Amino acid sequence: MENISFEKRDNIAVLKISRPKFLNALNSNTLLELDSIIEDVKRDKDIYVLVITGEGNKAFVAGADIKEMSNMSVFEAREFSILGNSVFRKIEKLEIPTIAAVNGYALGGGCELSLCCDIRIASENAKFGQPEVTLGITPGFGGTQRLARIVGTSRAKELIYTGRMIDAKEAEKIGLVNKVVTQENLMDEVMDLANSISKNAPIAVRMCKVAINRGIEVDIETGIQYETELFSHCFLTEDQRDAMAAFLDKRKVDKFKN
Ligand code: CO8
Repeated sequence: MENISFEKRDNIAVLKISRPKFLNALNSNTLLELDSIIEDVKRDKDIYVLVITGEGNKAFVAGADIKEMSNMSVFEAREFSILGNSVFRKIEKLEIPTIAAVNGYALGGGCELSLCCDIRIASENAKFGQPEVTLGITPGFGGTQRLARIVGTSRAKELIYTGRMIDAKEAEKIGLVNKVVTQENLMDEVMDLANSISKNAPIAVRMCKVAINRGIEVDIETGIQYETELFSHCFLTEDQRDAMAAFLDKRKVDKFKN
């Protein structure tokens, strides 16, 4: 991989977008690499949590690559948007939890990449924004859809119409990030969070994510039915039997299975 580094630590994978000379901007090649890694993550049953971050201490991802986009035809722009949206939707649909460790600028496609993760933890120097209208375009990797779902339509509209950048504190205030930490503590905090998730029954955690993600796309009756199906599915697992037996024996489960 030229523009992405990827490593596994126990059951946690860390994916780093790495084009620091361009503030980790996403070009087509990087999106194709991202797609291939996400396909591997989907197949790897030993990964319980995926962390996504950017190289360096300045940018998470400063957007889609403006140089590459500057001369695109309508057809090429459409293909580029389809590619980005397909990869980002794959990330959103991963059954394992995903955490964006936002270590600096998360603009345009960078903000959109963080939006398809389940949880966003930001360093104090992080900045979020959808500046597309200042470049004569709309967000093209899901920003108009996911930002509104996460922070509400009126806040999303204000941010998208103005292209205004907000700092980590304001992002936390509007519910765009879960927590703000110092830059030097960012990866430790994120890994602690990932560890605390990966200690729980992995199949149950995945079922929770599927229930929440499917549930918010449908009416409450259908969502509750999904929950019932996924809840009862857990009773097929060794983890459910072991964990409940351990509770009744007043001991802790040694290690959950998968
Ligand atoms: N694309 C390409 N190169 C970039 C990008 C980018 N998005 N962002 C930064 N760079 C490059 C700069 O050109 C510069 O390169 P060079 O040294 O060769 O001139 C290098 O990174 C360092 O950047 P700066 O010198 O500008 O650093 P500053 O600290 O002065 O500024 C900023 C940092 C504020 C982040 C500034 O770089 C900036 O404004 N970048 C662009 C941010 C932006 O507008 N992002 C949104 C892009 S549009 C988008 O993401 C749409 C997504 C959907 C696409 C759908 C497809 C159709």
